[in-house]
Amino acid sequence: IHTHIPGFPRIGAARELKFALERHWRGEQDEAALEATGRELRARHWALQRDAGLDFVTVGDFAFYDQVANHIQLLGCEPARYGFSAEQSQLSRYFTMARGRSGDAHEAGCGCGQAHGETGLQAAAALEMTKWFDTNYHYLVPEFTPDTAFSLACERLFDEVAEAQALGHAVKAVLVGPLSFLWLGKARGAEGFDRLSLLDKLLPVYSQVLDRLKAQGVQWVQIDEPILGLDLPSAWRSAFENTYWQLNQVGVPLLLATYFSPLEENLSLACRLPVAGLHVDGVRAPHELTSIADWLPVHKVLSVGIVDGRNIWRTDLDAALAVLAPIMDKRAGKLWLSSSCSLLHTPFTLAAETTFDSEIRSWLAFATEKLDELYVLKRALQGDAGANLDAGTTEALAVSRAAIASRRASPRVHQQAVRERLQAMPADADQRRSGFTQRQAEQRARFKLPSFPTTTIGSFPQTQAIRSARAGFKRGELSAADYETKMREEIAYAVQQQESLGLDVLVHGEAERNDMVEYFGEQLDGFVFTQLGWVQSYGSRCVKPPIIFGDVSRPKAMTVDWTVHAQSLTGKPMKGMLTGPITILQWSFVRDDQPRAVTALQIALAIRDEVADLEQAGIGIIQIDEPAVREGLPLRRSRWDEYLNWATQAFRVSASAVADGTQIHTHMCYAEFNDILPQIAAMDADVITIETSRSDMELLNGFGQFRYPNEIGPGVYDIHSPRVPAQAEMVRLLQKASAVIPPANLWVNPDCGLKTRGWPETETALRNMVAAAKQLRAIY
Ligand code: THG
Ligand code: ZN
Repeated sequence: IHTHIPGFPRIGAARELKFALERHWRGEQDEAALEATGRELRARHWALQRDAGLDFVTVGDFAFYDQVANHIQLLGCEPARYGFSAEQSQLSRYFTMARGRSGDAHEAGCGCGQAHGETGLQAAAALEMTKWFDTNYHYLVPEFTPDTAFSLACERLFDEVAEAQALGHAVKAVLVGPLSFLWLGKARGAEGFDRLSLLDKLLPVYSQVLDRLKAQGVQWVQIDEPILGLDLPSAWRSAFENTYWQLNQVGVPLLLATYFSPLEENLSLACRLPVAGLHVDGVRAPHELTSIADWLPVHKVLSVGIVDGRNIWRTDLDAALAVLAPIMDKRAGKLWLSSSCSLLHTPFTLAAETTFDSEIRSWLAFATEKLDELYVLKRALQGDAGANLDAGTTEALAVSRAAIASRRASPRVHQQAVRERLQAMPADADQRRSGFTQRQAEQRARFKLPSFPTTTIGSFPQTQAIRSARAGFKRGELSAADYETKMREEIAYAVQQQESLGLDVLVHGEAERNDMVEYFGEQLDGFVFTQLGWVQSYGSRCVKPPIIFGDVSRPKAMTVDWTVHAQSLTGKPMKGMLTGPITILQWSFVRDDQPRAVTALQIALAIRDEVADLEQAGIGIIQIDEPAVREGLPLRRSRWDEYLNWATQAFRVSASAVADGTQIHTHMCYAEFNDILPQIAAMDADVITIETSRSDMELLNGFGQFRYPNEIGPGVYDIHSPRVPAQAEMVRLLQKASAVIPPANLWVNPDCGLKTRGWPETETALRNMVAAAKQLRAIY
């Protein structure tokens, strides 16, 4: 039995990589210093892997920005539009692709996590970013044209292999496979161009890469083809056989790795590909393990990803051994143990956490602890089903068993009241009292808003003053009372700005909030927070996902005081701002001891209470943000309906406790909506604001064709760029929108929250936006 992992977090235990990158980008540290940090981190992470008893260290999972972007340079396909010259260093070209070149490019860090960088207008806009399968990690999207050529163009991977070997490690190198690489990229320029047609040009370069790795004497090459877990067009499926036949000619042992999703109709294909081994995700697809163990030819290695790489729970080792023992019998000598996928998606180590009590801590395993679990599993399997276990393994199994039992039985996990409430939830708890038409009439009579009403998405600039007040408060340097006074002043400032700009529906600006999920999680029961549980989101940016460990409930109102304060400062309607249940679920580590749908409904009931309290306090318009609905979609289409049913139900449960005259808004960031429009309509929000300006309102066509019944605020300017849009530009976009959506149903707002912008540009942009709305009112 061998143990290995598909990949390890690279950001560093103390986010060393993040800080080194940002110093480099600010010009405070040169390339050599950055490279030194990279080397140090790799050495440290390999040592951890070896010390945990893994049989190989994984090389090639490190990246200064993103592992897919590394392949763009390895395979020599930097997009021609950058016009790179040979004298530019490889690393500077890499960061240009990642971050764009001019000051005008989109910025990272707006919080919506979407395709920053793509203006489509600038020669040096950054590569688009998009989510890596169904994770919260974003990769840089390779761009392909019919002219894209490939060549072995970067030594970085081979240097890293040599580095690991010099440190005395046995090496398994890792590559993104050629079919996944092409699939994950996008065709640019030529209409109807099929990127699969590039495969024949690409394969010889992969063969060269493998040749080099073989010459270096790596033990194995793990080649990731996670697209085998997707619904693939038949041309893509049938390309696998020939591709791997060619790559296998090189003669270096290939471990084909799949993860995140069951193989289903690709199962027999994956088993028969001419490679030396297959890695499968035993956490997401445990039901396929038996057939894989049967189908996979006996001379091949089967790597079972039995430790969850997507979550932070300690593995139930007894359950894992029960799964593994029969497979072990079938695959004598050819069974490997692994995490289900790269540990990139988990925080670095529990050792850094000092605030958990020992009970909750005992339930968890972060990346480093997962390495140890693999070792225990290996020893336990080798120890003849208990007959010859060494004392350490026996002890480790006992500790694990006790932790699993403690979590299962803990009164902190199970709240009878929450269970009962969910069980007693009336069947119509997810229905508003009346249909949209009736509600719309009442809301119009109540708010008397002009046509083309103006609003914003919720946040206003998080200035340095706001950030340092929050930091001071967290460090205990600013008293709670002083902090509250400061935040109330910031709210008053935002309200006054909106008043003088002439916006119709105001927001309080969210000065008091950090991350939109963290803020609510901190106030809900059933959540715990790490201190250093950072997970890379993109580039140097990380998130610290809350851990949902128990039944969720809301001990007290979370936003009412701030919102009521803001409302007291204006005669205009003040919109309450909440994060929706799906987004809270999606951006947290979720319990694995009950269906996600149940957790979603528990969160929905907590948000429902907040909505009711806001209404009770006189707030007539309430926005429940759901930017993560689209990314929560299962990777397999056959499972979409089930997800969308409970997800939209959870949203409606959170939104439906109110009177017809209370107006519910929702907001979603840039995404492909067209294939889920019926379900978005089924959320039944009175108003939805969406990101549309970057697609020049094209995104709205789907809503128009579908005859989306409720009101819509298509974003009229892109908040990811500091560029201030002119009034005429926004008028044009609104006219375009009016041709598709009944003008009486249109709202006027920016694309997304304004927290990453500065006040001066925000003021000018909003002034132009309000003027544009007035111009539209005169036309329609
Ligand atoms: N919150 C959470 N998850 C998310 C987003 C979010 N996932 C998708 C998307 N938005 C990701 N976008 C970002 C944008 C900015 C940052 C992280 C993810 C960011 N992080 C700070 C950093 O790394 O320096 C840390 C912030 C902090 O100190 O809390 O800027 O909005 N949950
Ligand atoms: Zn947004």
